[in-house]
Amino acid sequence: MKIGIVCYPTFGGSGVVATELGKALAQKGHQIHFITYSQPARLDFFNENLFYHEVMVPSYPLFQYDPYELALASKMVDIVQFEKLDVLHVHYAIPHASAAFMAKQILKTKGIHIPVITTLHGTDITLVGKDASFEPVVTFSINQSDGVTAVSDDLRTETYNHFKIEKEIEVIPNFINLERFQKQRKDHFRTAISPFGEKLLVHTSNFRSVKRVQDVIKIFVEVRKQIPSKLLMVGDGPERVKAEKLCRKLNVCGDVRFLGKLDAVEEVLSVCDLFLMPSEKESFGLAALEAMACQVPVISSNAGGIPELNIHGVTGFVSNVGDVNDMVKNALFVLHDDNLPTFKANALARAKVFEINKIVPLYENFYQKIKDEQLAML
Ligand code: GMT
Repeated sequence: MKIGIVCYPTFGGSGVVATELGKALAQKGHQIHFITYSQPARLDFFNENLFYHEVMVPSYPLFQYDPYELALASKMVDIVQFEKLDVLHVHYAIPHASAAFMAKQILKTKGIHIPVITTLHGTDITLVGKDASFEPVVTFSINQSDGVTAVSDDLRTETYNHFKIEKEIEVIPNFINLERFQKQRKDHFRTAISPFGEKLLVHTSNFRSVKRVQDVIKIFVEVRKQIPSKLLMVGDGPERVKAEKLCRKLNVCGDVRFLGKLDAVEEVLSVCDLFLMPSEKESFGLAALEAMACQVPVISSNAGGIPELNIHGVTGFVSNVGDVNDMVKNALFVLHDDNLPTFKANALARAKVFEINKIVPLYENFYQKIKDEQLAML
């Protein structure tokens, strides 16, 4: 199949899923055309089946805001027509689903009927999508998509609860490439970070307020009082400065390392004992899945779709959002030497459920189903 993929090209979860999906589909022989405003972060190599089309937005003095959505729709029209695409798959509803609707209408006037599939990833529904500034457009463009997927049962339910959706939403969860995300021997790294065998806790995110990074620090501070430990903070974003200030206030800077945005996050995860994800909202929790694949158990909130991934008492524990005390109690239990090996093994076993080769065929089947349905309607 010839598939157009529209996504945010950044390190964010939706962009990672879209890019990894495109790469896996290309390896299976599909021709994949990424349509984005810059080269997707994980698309940094050559593959004969992978193509990248940049969306350029011409600036003009009249525009206070650059009309990205129009440029994107125009690019989709051009690529669908010229490359003769079979399917357009847009990741994250805003503004990709509405731009795809516009492109589809334009293509229809040219006698081209392109099926549009929208994948809902999380904040496009649970945060920004609900905002009155976007809600009518989000509802309309989801309903106008030919196929809709969500990354967890919880996100599917949230979408039905908060928007008037007439479409069937299929759940296709996030996935993991276990060849890349696996525990590697990085003993030298571990020794450098925790020279006296301290336990290593880790958090990776985009440091937005929904991630509650201050809770991460608070959990760590309490755990450290009971068990010698260190904390690695991977990623960057608006809440980082506040997190650093909190470390200073609580006098733990010496045991907390902010590593910034790292590409090879699996190398860091490989030496860690516990992943912290106290998020206020989290549709699936791809970062936790990456940790679990590297045999790192998870202490998390019970927000959104996290409990569908992190099995309470098995791969880690889930607590109410903001219940730092409970998270500390659970973290201490998991980190106990009698318990840690079992939790590590369980985390890996759970990650294997979401192995890329099991999930990508779900997308392939979905593309075919939507394409067939559309052909039948013509
Ligand atoms: O986690 C983020 O803030 C990034 C965000 C995105 O859209 O790029 O991630 C969302 O999509 C991921 C991939 O489907 C999910 O695993 C994350 O749980 C989800 N984030 C939230 O719902 C906050």
